[in-house]
Amino acid sequence: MHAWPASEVPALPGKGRDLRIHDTATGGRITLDPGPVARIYVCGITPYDATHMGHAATYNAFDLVQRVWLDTKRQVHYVQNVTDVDDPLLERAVRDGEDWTELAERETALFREDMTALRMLPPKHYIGAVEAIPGIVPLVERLRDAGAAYELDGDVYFSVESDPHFGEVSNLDAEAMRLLSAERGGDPERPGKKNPLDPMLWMAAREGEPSWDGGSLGRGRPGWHIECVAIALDHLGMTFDVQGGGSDLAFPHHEMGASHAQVLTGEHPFAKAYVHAGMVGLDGEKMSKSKGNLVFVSALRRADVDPAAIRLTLLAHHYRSDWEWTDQVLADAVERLARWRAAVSRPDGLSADALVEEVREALADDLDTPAALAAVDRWAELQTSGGGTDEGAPGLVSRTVDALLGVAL
Ligand code: 5CA
Ligand code: ZN
Repeated sequence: MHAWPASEVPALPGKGRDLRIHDTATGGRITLDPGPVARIYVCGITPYDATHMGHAATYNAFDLVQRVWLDTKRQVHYVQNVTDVDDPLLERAVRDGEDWTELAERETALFREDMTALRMLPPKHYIGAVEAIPGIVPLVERLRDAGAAYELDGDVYFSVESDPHFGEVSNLDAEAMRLLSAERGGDPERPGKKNPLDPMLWMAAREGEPSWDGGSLGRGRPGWHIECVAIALDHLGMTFDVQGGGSDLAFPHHEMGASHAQVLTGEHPFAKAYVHAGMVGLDGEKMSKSKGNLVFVSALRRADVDPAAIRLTLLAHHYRSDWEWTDQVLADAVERLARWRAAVSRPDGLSADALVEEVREALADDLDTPAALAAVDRWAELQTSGGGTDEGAPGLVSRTVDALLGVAL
């Protein structure tokens, strides 16, 4: 699949700082030390509805991770998937009497437009589940042949007990895992499973549903977790730097994915850090396609809301916190954007050398965007109330805000 066009990232004077980030697996902050090429996998959308603010907030967090790395003069190898075949997508297509491939293509195209408008850096490899199937089948066969997977009425399940490290990503107790598994695509109640938590690797073809040749597995389609594992191992290899997604992916998705990969390769860990963004809500509930309480990026764009203001709304919240989308948080961002633009539109100003370091430090400190925004606010306020005579300052502030926060002033 093709991704979307990259917006240019201006180079800043000096050098950025190494990122210290909260890792779900250890429950604490770790300093990432990627090599010259940092490797990151971020779980992509299931394209049955348009990009909402929750998606945008999560992709914003991982865009910042990359901007911090780029500022340290590293290259970034970024991979993202599209879950372009899965139960919720097929169910929506049936509900609306639409061809599932057309639905997936249309919503993926809209997602690309939204990501472009928000200046999110594109992945180097943007891979659909369907195109990954030829690589998924041999992995499932290998797991089965190694005794880590078993068959149940034609479906193939992964045995969580085959991974001694199972449970080390999310650190949840058995009961919490069972509840979340039922809520998030698992089938803990299905009779005949070795462990209720065991997730499906390959689903035998169902009447009226799409299916693919699965070699010795028979016709069918892949399970959800193995999709991301196959794509990540193919394009990044084992022990990459960051596995990212919203906090609702910590269990079961990232837990199961880590186990699949660890059993397949005999190596540990799958990712050096598991990083999770908080949930964005609307009217007291998590914004979700299944609940339908959504604010779409594309709808705001159509209403002529500046994408830079949408992005500033996301940045005003710490990525790990759960927060509510309201008209007020957007209005605050529109106002902040206007203040910043007025401040950089002057021909000269207050030196911005210290500001560059403050923004760098704030982001390196577990992506503390509220602190980064507060630093720019202070510069803009002083600039407006008096300013200075540094001719390079407004340009440097614009480039800093663009390079590190993805906002075009
Ligand atoms: N295709 C899978 C990942 S492989 C999937 O979860 N797709 S999704 O479309 O449901 O979500 C895409 C990303 O947005 C995930 O990282 C998910 O955690 C995140 N996300 C979904 N809803 C919210 C929300 N309300 N707030 C923050 N992030 C969210
Ligand atoms: Zn995923």
